[in-house]
Amino acid sequence: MSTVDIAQLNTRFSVAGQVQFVDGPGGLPVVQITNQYATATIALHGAQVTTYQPTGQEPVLFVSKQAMYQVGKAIRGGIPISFPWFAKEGVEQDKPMHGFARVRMWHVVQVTPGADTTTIELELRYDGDLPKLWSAPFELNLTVSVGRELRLDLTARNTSGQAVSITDALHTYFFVGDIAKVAIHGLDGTRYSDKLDGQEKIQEGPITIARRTDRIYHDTIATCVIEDTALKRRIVVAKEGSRSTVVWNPWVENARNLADMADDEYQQMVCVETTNAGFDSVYLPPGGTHTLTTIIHVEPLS
Ligand code: TA6
Repeated sequence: MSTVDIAQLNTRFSVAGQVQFVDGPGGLPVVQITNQYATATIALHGAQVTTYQPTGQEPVLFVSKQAMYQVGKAIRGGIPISFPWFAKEGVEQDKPMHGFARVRMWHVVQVTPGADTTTIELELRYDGDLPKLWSAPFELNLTVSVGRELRLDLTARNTSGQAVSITDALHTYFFVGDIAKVAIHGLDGTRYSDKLDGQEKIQEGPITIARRTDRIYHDTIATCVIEDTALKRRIVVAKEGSRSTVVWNPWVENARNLADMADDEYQQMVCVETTNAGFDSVYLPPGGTHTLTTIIHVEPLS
């Protein structure tokens, strides 16, 4: 059972037929959003969108059947938030992977129902042990808009007296019918760091996945399109405030080392992550703000 009072959340923020708070897996509080165009679920733990399903469509996001829902652990799937660092960039190796935002409880700021779009704003408070992990105070807000498209806006404000550099990600896990029948368009000709061999390379044509893949595409603002011939659909991933795109699939060799992912689940997922990673860090002067945005929608593969 979480320490969050579900009844109080519903009293303050629920909207009949559109927004309700429940105890989710592992007793973690989640908000369930339903409107005429889609449903979505967001865990307050990590402000992590775990499901997004347009009406009449297959789920758009992947969540592992073995995902763990516990305080301090990231949920394997959906859209984890990497903040204020991506992977372990620029921090000591004993710091948590992908920062701390995805393993902290967020608070609800406001809910805005609507006929076409339902929006919820969440905040991560700079308290508890965070100052020990990151000495520069900040404000961090996530706005999630659910409708014909799914839009996430992650806004960081540097409220410290000194400039800081951050790297960040909306680390989206997409559900696909068969990874062998997927092509990712939009990054042709783009330079990338291949994390498997440490080499810098140039993407030639669409990305296809036939083995473990872990790449940071640099200096790109491109919209990516995941073409899934098994599910006969395209997932369009647009972005703002992002200079890098990460493409990751653990393949079986890495999946078997992940306790929160079944060995064969690599076949039904691919991460196309809206990020600022590697060379593309974000400089925040005192009082400065930055917003990282991903906008996702699905089209039929005509
Ligand atoms: O975004 C790709 C990546 O950095 C991979 O190297 C892999 O570590 C993945 O993130 C998942 O990281 P996690 O800490 O969630 O297991």
